[in-house]
Amino acid sequence: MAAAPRVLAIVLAGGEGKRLMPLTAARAKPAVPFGGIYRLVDFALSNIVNSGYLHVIVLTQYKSHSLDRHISKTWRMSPLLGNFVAPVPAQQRVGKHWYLGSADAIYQCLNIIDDERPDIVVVVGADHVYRMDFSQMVDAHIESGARATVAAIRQPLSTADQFGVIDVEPGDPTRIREFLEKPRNPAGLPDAPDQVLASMGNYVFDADALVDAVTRDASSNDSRHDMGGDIIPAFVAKGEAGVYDFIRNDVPGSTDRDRDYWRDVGTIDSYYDANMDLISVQPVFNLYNDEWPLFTGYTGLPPAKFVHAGAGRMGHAVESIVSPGVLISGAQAAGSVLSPGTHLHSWSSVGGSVLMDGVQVQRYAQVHRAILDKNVIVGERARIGVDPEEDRRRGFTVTESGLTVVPKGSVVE
Ligand code: ADQ
Repeated sequence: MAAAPRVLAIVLAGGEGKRLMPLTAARAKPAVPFGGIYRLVDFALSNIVNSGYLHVIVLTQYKSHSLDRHISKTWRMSPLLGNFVAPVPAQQRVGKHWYLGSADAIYQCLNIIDDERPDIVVVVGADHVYRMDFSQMVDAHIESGARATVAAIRQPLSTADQFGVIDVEPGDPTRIREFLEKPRNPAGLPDAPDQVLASMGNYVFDADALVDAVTRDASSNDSRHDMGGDIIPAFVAKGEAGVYDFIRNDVPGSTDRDRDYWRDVGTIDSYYDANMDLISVQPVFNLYNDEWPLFTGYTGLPPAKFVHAGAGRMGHAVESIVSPGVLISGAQAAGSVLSPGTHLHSWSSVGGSVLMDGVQVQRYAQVHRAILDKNVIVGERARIGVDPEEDRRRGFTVTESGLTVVPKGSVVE
């Protein structure tokens, strides 16, 4: 049997996440809290580590302080075995500019690839919620003989302009004939005209081919230095690009319902929907799969507690995720995600909402279909998400679908 390849994993975590504002006002998109106790980057990192890859660098750039702190605190590995998950900030190693695009980010850390001497480099984004065994994709990559392999999933045709869209060779569905980054009017799939085959932003490369591609790209003046926009099309042009259909990926412990789950949480609405996916009775995405655990930081907070009668009923939560340190005192929560250290006080009610760490909801307050960023205080009798006009007047974001977003640390009177 051939020796296992040496694999280096690179997580692209420099994204700005403009469409997630105001949640990305003070933090990079991969650091946005999700599902009560996680940060978005935890999904990519858990997948990598569960795949058996323990040499990992995380390329950061935009507002990276909270991301760096999370990675250093949560993902530090014992140096005894030579394993690492290391945040690598933009360093202006090759000139007086920050990263131009994701390909430039990789170009600027070629010294690490040089030191590590991997056979294979797995490059993944940090903005998605899903489970995936990258070792199965690496095996398929090696078997196919491609020099670059792109992970792909079917998505609605109407969303094609958010993705790299893949057209496969007619005679060989594992080869890419054309790759268009965020095309406006692509054709649908022959067997499903309302769908396209979309890149998941996860790639496997032969290490030497990746080094060569990003080095060539760096000296090109008409490149945006982007993995999806420039590097993958260059491999396609040489006939060296393969595709790995996510449908083939079989993660231990997956259920029939969540086997194909993959969400790009790029907008407030998709971020909210993905949070809600966690809490239904038979969740569309099952956090409780202990064969493929999702890792995150330890808060050190005490257990959640439900106390005191308010509105004639004991403080309670139904159809909700309740994190450590949550206190529900004479209040009601339903259909909500309650992050560590949130406190709901007597006669208050929270429904269909995502409350991030340390949110306080004071007596008689009402929160409905809202996302409250960290440490928001909802004052006594205040209402959020009840009247969209009132929310807009107070300067909060209200999406077209009627979700209200309250920025970090706001005090709502
Ligand atoms: P986008 O997500 O729009 O599309 P991009 O903004 O480059 O592409 O982000 C990709 C990943 O790289 C994200 O995880 C982001 O955080 C990170 N990133 C962006 N710029 C970076 C930089 N300068 N330094 C470090 N990290 C950076 C991509 C692909 C599409 C694919 C979708 C899937 O380009 O082809 O379909 O992902 O969501």
